Amino acid sequence: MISQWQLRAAFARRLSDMYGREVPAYTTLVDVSHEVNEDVLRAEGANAERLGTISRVTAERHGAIRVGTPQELEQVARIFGALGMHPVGFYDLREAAASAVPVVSTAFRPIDGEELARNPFRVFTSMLTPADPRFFDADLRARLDTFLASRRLFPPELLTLADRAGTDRGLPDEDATRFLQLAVEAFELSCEPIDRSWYATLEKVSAVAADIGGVRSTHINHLTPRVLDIDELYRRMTERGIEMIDTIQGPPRWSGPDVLLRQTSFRALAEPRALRAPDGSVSSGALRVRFGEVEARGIALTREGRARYDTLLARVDEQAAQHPTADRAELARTLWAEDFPGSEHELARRGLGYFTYHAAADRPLGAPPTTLGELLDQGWVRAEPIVYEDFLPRSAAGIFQSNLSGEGSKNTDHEGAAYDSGWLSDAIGREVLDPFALYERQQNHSLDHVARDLDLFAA
Ligand code: OOG
Ligand code: NI
Repeated sequence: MISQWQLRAAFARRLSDMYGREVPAYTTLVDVSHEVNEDVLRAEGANAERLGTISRVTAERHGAIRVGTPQELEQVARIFGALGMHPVGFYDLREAAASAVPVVSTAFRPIDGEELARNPFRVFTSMLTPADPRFFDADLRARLDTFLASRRLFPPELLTLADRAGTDRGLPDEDATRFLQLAVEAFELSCEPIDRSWYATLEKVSAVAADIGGVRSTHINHLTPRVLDIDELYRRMTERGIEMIDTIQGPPRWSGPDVLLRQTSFRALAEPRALRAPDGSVSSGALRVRFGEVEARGIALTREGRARYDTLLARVDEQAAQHPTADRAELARTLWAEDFPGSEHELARRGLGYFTYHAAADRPLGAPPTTLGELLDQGWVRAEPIVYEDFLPRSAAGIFQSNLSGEGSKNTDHEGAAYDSGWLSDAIGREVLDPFALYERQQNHSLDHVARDLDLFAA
């Protein structure tokens, strides 16, 4: 029997091999990430592994896929469910101010600590929103719905095997091999000709709409390795002549703790695709859709910590707009230094970051104090950071957009169609989990242990 985590690790590996064959620049990105990680490990020793062992970080990837309908998303949920990956978080990319994309998204990922340590593979999964009148008028929506209803992304055999793996928590050897083969194939780039004028019609709304609704299959859009020093990686990729997007999304590089997620990518590459003209003739064209992304992960923030992050992001935007010639990264560093805890200790003490807490081995004598702040300050407990396992809507919108040519259009005269986490849960028949609740549960669990170890509730 091959267990779910083994299936997940094998799927991630095979997907990575496949994507490396399809997009060779991805392999360069993975190689450079490994080089940077080895250098950081050499320079920093054990400290480099504070947010994950080097073996976890080396194998760590996230993928991104895009589908068209709730039914397709429900099938995706079954396939990832087979791999022990659950929908976490709801991202509404339609609302991003400068760079709206007509999709709503969730991320499928393992949720408990042990599973994440075994293999943290996650997939950012987006679903097109044809019902949103800000992007699609009634006619286009009807044509899209018809087109999407007539395609089949996943063969029934794949879904049957997926359901079995989900129920039995794994698959026998032979079935596992077949399942992995079918699952990887489902995300390969198809060579079926693309109806050129239909694709172009959707492209006027959004290049993402065309990538999803203009073709009869789905494909992996990018696969993202994790790196321990993303600024260094950016430099080395640029040195190799690979054109990166302008910025690193997320928090700035600064002297304080690494939090949340920093991401950057190289621009989408032209890939040969078969195109069908209105007269039925097929020719070879090129589309720029798929790209390479890389990310550095930091400490998960509590709701309050996240609110502070969002406020800082808005303040950096404001300042950058007021001082168009100023260096945005420099502005961000200044604002962060004024308003964000400069150390892990402060982050923990002020309840802005998630940590697991542990009774210190060499603790003071006498009776322990009763607040977490005092326990930390006086050396009764130590705090180990919990790594952020999720995504950021603003960064995601940036990643989507920076890799697309063409403007797209959004008509703000209309009210948007309502989609939320509850809607998504109903559509896929599985609860979309709240990431904050998952981190909090892990933190509380460790606090229960601390209370017991220090006998905090003794009269
Ligand atoms: C997804 C873009 C978002 C991320 O890492 O934030 C994303 C896509 O391009 O389909 O992958
Ligand atoms: Ni991504």
